[in-house]
Order: sequence, then C-alpha cells, then structure tokens
Amino acid sequence: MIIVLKSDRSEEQVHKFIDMLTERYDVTVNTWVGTHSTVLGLIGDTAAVDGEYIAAQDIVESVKRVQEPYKKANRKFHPDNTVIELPTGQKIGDGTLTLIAGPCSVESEEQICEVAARVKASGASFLRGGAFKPRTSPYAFQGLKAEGLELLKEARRETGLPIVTEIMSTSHLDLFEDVDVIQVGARNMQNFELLKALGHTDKPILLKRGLANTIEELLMSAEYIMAGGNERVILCERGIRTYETFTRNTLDISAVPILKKLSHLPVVVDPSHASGINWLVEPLAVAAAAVGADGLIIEVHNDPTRALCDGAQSLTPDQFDALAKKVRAVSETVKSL
Ligand SMILES: [Mn+2]
Repeated sequence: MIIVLKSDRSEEQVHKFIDMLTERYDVTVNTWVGTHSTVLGLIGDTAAVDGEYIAAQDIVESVKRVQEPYKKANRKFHPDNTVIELPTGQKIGDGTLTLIAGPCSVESEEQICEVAARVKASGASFLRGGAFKPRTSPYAFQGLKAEGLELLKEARRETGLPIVTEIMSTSHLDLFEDVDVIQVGARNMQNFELLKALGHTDKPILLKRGLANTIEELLMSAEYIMAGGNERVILCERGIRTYETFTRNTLDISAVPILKKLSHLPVVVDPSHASGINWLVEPLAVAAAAVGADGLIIEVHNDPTRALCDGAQSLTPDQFDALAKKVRAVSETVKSL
C-alpha cells in the first residue's frame, strides 16, 4: 500500500502517523521523501489496513493499493531513480551510460591487468572478470577461484577500476569482502539463500536475469536482497532462452524500458552473453543504449582466440574501444531528443 502525504505536513505529524501505522498494523513503513511529496510504502499484512480510515487522516493526500508482489523494488515506493555510487566515485544509474568491461574469466595477472588498462583507456569505469565460474560442463575451466579474486584486486590497484565478480555460494562470502560489486549470475537468480545472505551485506549487487525467468521473477529476486536491508541492486538483462538457436540467448530488449518503468533500480544489459557472437555484441549494445539502459557489461579479452571461456563472444580491446565511442554517442543523442 502506498500513502502519499500532503506537502504541508510537519515532521512531527509524519512520525506520529508512522508510529500509529506500525502499532495498529503488522507492517513496516518505507519512507521516501521527494522535493514535492512524501511517499510511505507499507510492507506486510496490508490486507488488514483500512484504506478509508487512512485516507481520512489529516496529513494524507491519497491511498493506493499496490498489486505487484515486489515492494521495495517498485517504482511506486520510490519514484526517483536509484543511483548506485561507490566510495571511489563511480556511479551506475545517474543518467550516463556506465561501461563495465573485462574478460569472461580471470586467467593470469598479465591478462587481467592488460585488459583492465585497455578498457579503462576506452572509458570503462568498472572491471568485470570471473573468478568462480558456473560452467555448463563440470569438465570445463572452473575459474581461478580465490587466486582469481587476488588478481582482480591487483588489476584494481594498477588501474583504480572497481571490480565486479560473480559469487556462487554463501560459503564464499568472506572471500568477497574486498570486492566492489558482487554479481549474481543467471543460474543463481533464484538461489534464495544466496540472495538473502547478500541482503545482509553492504555491497552493490549486480543481479542477472535467469535464462528462463520472467521480469516479475527478476524483480522478486531483487526484492529478496532488498528485504534483507541491502537496497543497492543493479538489474541485468542478459538474454533469455527462446526457440531461436542462432544466438546463445535472445536479448529481451523490451525488458529494459519495462524494468525502468516498474522499478527505480538501475538496469544494465549484457550483450555478450545475450548473443554469444562477437560481431553481434556491438549492434545489441547500441540497441541497449538507445532504449535507455543505465549501463553495459561487456566481455573483452586481449586474445579472444585463446580465451579459456567465452572467446567467441569476447571483443578485442580495439573492438571495445570502437563500441564505447558508438554507444556513448547513441546514449547522448537519445537523451538530447
Ligand atoms: Mn562469460
């Protein structure tokens, strides 16, 4: 339930009103204060809340029941866009197009540091790289694990780029203490125990959409993290499984404006995993920038033909440089229209 308060209310009235709500009903109250209005979002057993009684209160402008099962992720609870900002200043969701780039997997110090320096020079503000890899085959390269995380930190020391890397198990949480943005991969989107544990961390979480999950299911997974107290979630559209076999997945481009409409959380697009094909990454990235994505996460390898994972979809640093110029121009053009 959403309660919009009148603009002429005092702080004290708001506090009293919230106390009344939490005493009378089994709900928690999310408060959003904007320049012109204050919105209270009630979460919990709102069926018991008498809407007419609430609407009759002096300081109440309007009362609305929220049909959607996600609350904290819902734009109705938080009309402004959420901007994720790191202590080092990098942002996602501030209206500019954020580029996250790096190899599928961390393979060696030389590889990750070289790629980091190159993507930074092209305008990337985050470094991606997998240390723990969820591979379809148990016989495929599983990542360098803890050593991979150390190499990512070395690349961060050299370039200043914050690191984005995937967690696969709650048992690894300690290892991720010094990671800047924790990624939840498509296969773990509904690993609810993992989501709950991440809800108790203070790290931004990049949450990828599962390959066979709906937009609402993605938002419910974000809700799991947010319900634990961590509201810094970044949604990621990375392609879904359809009957099409030409591409690795099918990029659901419509998910971007839909997610932006339904939620205040930033939305990034992963054209690399969506397509699985090197030459398709740029056109899909351009499309994502045009429909209003807040960022792109792109696989870049210094030697794609020798990559231990996802070489076919990886860009060379030169290709990434060309892509970065194009998507930034598209993003700015669309915003100026
Ligand atoms: Mn990959």
